[in-house]
Amino acid sequence: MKALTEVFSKLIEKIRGVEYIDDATLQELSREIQRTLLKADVPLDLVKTFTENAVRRIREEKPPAGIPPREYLIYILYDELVKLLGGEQPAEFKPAKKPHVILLLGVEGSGKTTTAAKLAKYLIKRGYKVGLVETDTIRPAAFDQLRQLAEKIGVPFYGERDGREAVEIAKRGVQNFKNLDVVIVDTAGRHRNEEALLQEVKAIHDAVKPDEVMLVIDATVGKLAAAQAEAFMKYLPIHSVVITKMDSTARGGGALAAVAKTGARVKLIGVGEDVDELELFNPKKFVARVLGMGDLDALVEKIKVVFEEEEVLQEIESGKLDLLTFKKQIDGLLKLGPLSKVFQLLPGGMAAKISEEQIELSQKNLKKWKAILSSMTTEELKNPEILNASRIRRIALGAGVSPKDVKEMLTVYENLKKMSKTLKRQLRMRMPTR
Ligand SMILES: Nc1nc2c(ncn2[C@@H]2O[C@H](COP(=O)(O)OP(=O)(O)O)[C@@H](O)[C@H]2O)c(=O)[nH]1
Ligand SMILES: [Mg+2]
Repeated sequence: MKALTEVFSKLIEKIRGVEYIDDATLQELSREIQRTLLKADVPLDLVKTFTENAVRRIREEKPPAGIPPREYLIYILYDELVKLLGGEQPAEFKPAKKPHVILLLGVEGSGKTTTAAKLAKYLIKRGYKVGLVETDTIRPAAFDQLRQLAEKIGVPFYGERDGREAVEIAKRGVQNFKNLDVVIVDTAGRHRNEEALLQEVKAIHDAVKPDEVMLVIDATVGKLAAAQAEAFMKYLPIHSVVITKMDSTARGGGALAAVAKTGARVKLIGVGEDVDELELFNPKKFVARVLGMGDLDALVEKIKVVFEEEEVLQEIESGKLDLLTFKKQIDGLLKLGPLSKVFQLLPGGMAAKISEEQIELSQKNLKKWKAILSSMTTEELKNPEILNASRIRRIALGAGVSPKDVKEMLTVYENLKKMSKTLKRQLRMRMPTR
């Protein structure tokens, strides 16, 4: 990861050095973004769209209150990079049935055998019983390679030394481990030609009917990873992709982006030769690390909360302060921790009307209120006036609090609502237009 991080650190340094963002700086930065992505071997068409999108967002979007423009620029970069690498959702591993059979395939040297062992280790650490099957009959050393790795991490191994029939070995191996949670089947990578390789893998696939077909790609191929993935996808359904050797090249960035573009899902990345050096691929965490920012999560969280609160303020402004808005506000407060931006944004006079005591009490009560609001129906949230004694009793019961707690919360809400008329007028002058 070092190589990739180094490539991006120059860009971040440049952004951090910017005083303010005018057209000339923006052009210079957009060139630097392009250079950086090209160094990471991101395909040219993706580089172009990426830069266009980023520059347009930098031009059009105003940073939320309290966020300096260059920090916001880094946030945009982060956001767009996450999209480039396949979106927000981290990959998951949940075996659907027993045994969950994983078939590993890929060209020679891509790291299949190593990944088989790494994945087995990853899974036994999480409590699964795993078996490893070697079906590579072409490279004689493969049998010993996986057998030794299996021994090292302490998982059962099946293979046939000097065996000839890869398909038969695969069948016997899976049968042998049918009582385990996960069976990982390793395959050969070297053949007379690609066609022969693909045919054998397909035959194994049809024989063992794997639950997951995992394609292993070496990061050093960079953007060519897309062509590799597409070649395999023509023969077999590829459920997930592993990019290995992310530790040794900046081109891994391009490999990830290229694979994401094919629609295949990168699930794991190999970050070293050791059996422990395998990670579930999480685009957000990955990008944060590449941008060299441990604190990026905090920044992103802060920006999100500010956005959410602006939304709430706009709802207040439009006179729509119902309990739903109130609930959103509380969720935001809980995420942000003490003292919300909303209190800070309040005009001086208003802020003074909310006593310290009240704020403290509110904070203590936030969790309780969240529970109360969560046991209300949408109808009740939208029309608080329908809350009568029996509804309040039901809500209290659902939230595990007393009816008095519910009434207390409603009083705070009523007060806030009363203030919202004044707020409406005053906020209009304070709110940045976006
Ligand atoms: N640096 C690094 N080397 C790796 C990684 N994964 C595999 N390798 C190395 O790549 C080479 C080929 O791996 P192997 O598993 O035998 O590939 P196969 O032919 O696809 O089975 C070996 O020297 C591995 O140690 C990784 O994530 N990082
Ligand atoms: Mg191998």
